[in-house]
Amino acid sequence: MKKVAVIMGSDSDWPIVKPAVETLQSLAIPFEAKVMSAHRTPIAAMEFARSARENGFGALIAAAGKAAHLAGVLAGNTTLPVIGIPIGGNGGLGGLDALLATVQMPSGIPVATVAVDGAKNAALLAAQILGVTDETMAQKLDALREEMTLAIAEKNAALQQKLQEKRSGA
Ligand code: RP5
Repeated sequence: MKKVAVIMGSDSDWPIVKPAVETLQSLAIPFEAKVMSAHRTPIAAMEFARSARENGFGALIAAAGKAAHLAGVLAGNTTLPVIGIPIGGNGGLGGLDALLATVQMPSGIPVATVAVDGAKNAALLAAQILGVTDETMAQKLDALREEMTLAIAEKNAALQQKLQEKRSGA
């Protein structure tokens, strides 16, 4: 199976990025996680992206806050899919700065941007990308959706019960 790269602009991003790694682990997706910055280590970021395909990666996740150019820099140096996580809680402007810097890519160089701090969805999207060609992964994702549907049905049933008890004055 192809690997997923999880690149973060700073080690201070790790608490937000951790759910992405945990989600990849729960799906048994091979991954590498690294700190690498578009501004502080621009050459390393470029070289990583340029060699990612030959190094066995199928998708890159890039998390950064503030002037969040990491996903864009990676995307400019590979045609592998790049998923951007704008980081919100790092002394920036609540994540709006990072969101705009990540999502507003120029035509020709797409970055699939998830919600501010949306690490879990970034990993799920990477899994879905791998699932295009990997039937086992597609089945795991179907099973997850099924679990989610059941969990919502249970929550709805519990809510209906509470409302019923309130109506009947219990
Ligand atoms: C960004 O600047 C990083 O991704 C991080 O979200 C933010 C702050 O980095 P540190 O100053 O905490 O290293 O590049």
